[in-house]
Amino acid sequence: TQAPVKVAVTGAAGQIGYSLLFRIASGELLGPDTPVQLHLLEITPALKALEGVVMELDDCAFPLLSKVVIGDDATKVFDGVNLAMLVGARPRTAGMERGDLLSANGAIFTAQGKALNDVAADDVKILVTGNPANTNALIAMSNAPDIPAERFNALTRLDHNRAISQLAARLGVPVTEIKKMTIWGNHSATQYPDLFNAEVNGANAAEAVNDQGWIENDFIPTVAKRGAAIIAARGSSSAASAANATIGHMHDWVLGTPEGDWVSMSVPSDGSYGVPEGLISSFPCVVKDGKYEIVQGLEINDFSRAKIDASVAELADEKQAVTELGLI
Ligand code: NAX
Repeated sequence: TQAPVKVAVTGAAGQIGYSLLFRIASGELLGPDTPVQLHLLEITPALKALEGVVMELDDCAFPLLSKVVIGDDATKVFDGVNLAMLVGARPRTAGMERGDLLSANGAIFTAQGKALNDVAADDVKILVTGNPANTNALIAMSNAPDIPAERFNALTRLDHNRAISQLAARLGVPVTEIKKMTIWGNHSATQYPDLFNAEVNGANAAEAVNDQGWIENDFIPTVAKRGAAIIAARGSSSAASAANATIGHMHDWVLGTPEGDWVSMSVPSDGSYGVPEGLISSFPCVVKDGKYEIVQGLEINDFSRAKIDASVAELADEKQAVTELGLI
């Protein structure tokens, strides 16, 4: 049998963690033949709760789960990890200014970037889910000079899945008929879900919808503000769907994307589509042999151009702010 893959999850006692860990351990991340070892990082006050989650993992007797390591010291917990899902972050609380939020998260992601740089496996892949995800990933990347930049991604797969679901509902088709969805830009309200390059049953999605008003006034805001709608309805933020997206992103990054389709991944820009290098922005990506590539040559119309530029400008602002705070 194969040696276990070491998978780190931060914020493991939180609500996304509660959905995520059991699916990783059951084999949904890496398939039914790959054993996994979980490396779970939490802050000290949450370790007790995390022990309870580990008791439940034990009680599942998952055949693929070979070991669970927990702790509050990143340089110990990240030792030798092959995959790292950085979920834990400091949420914005009432009265907190944007700068406070960025510094609080900056402290977390500088430390975790350094720890990964020092102790992770040479093949480590890092996916940031904790918000502000794109900028947190940029901070971690900038503090890990020995890890190739392209190993740092941020999560926009949840937005991607939300866009597929909204489009399928509008057209009355199963989600399996939607291909080539793209989220461009930041995981925030400025993100741009692009129907002009998406396909429904092989046909152009924007043409199939044939209603620019719906795209602008309904589809885009519904996808971009879905997180707030979930909070309003459920009383807490998306957890199971965020865990599902985190698994989906990492699964495809390791095992590849399906032929004839792509996924949305926030990756360090190489300048494609006019997105400045040095920003971690969402792009359409395909993955082969564990390496992603940004899909090239898509047509960007004027409407899309303006939307992408606005979201990328927000990423540049966030980068400027964390640069001024000395975090990168
Ligand atoms: P919770 O507050 O339930 O859990 C977060 C956990 O992280 C807590 O247990 C906390 O103790 C832990 N934590 C805090 N600082 C840590 C540190 N330095 N090291 C290790 N653990 C630490 O939040 P949850 O609902 O699980 O959400 C986690 C993050 O995901 C939040 O930042 C949230 O905003 C973000 N989200 C991102 C999404 C995306 O699509 N990119 C969607 C869902 C979610 O909103």
